[in-house]
Amino acid sequence: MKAPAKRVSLTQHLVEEQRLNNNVPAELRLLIEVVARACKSISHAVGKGALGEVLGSTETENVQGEVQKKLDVLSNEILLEANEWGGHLAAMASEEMESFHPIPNRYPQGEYLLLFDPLDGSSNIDVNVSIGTIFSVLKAPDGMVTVTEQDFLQPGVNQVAAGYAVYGPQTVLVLTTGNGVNCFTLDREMGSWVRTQQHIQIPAETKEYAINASNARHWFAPVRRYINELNEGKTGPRGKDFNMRWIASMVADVHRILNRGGIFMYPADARDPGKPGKLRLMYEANPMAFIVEQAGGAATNGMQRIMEIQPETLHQRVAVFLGSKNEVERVTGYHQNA
Ligand code: AHM
Ligand code: MG
Repeated sequence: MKAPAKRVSLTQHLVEEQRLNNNVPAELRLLIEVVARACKSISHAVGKGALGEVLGSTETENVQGEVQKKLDVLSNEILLEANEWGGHLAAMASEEMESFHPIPNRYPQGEYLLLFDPLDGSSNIDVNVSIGTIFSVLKAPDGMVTVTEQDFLQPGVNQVAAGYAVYGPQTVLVLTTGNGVNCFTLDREMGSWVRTQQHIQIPAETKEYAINASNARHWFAPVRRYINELNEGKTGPRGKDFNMRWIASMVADVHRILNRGGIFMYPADARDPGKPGKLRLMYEANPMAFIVEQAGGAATNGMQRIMEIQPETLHQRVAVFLGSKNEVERVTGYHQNA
């Protein structure tokens, strides 16, 4: 009989990573394991759907003025509760909370700051399409005594870890601690995360793009030019046909791109000059940019690397172009030379 393949758990992976690269100290390992455990609970709640009475909206709006889904609120609570007591965090911030959440006095305070979008792709929750959790980890500034919002406002290059979970046909967790990107699949029977992909690399060339084309009439000239050229296909300037996919869950679109290449775009447009794009810099764009760059891809706001943007507020929005390097560089070039 063939011996079963050796399974590497998330814990074992993190311990090995620390031994090899010295980049996952025990406190950070605990943090990642606790977030991963919370993602298991969220996955479980998502999987129950109508049977768990978790579908539908609440009566409340979040700081972005969006109606909260019951699962948005529940996922936020699961992440807060899981991460409060371990002593590894100084504070947390979330898409679902206007201001950051300090660690209560009854628990010891750690040196990390955790930011998350507890359930990304909210419009897909009630229709059984893939959704996910995105998170980013920063170190609190040296000498910090009482946490302020200012402590969170660090550029993405300062991230020490980032990841996302996708709650889809399989539940997967994709993680970087700055030494490549690895993917873990949730073994639902055992309740454990098992490493299923190592050192993921995004192909530099692609024939696939993702954008919400219903906004086309609002796009600025560089985006119009880029998309028109893609759509002209074989007989146009690009000399090949492109395919389009749009899931409306960034986690699921990015996961596809990580696996087979592609470019994801949520550009700024002419609708509201005060709103540069839809996605949030600190807990959507930065963690995804870190993962994509670690997988050999690129991530810009059209003008500069997303991870080099100096944040001004916790919930600020940013235009996003990320994925296969050659495409991101091309559309960024169109913006820079406009
Ligand atoms: P959310 O965090 O409120 O779910 O919004 C972010 C989501 C992304 O996952 C996705 O790429 C985008 O919004 C979809 O936007 P649209 O509704 O324009 O298709
Ligand atoms: Mg989101």
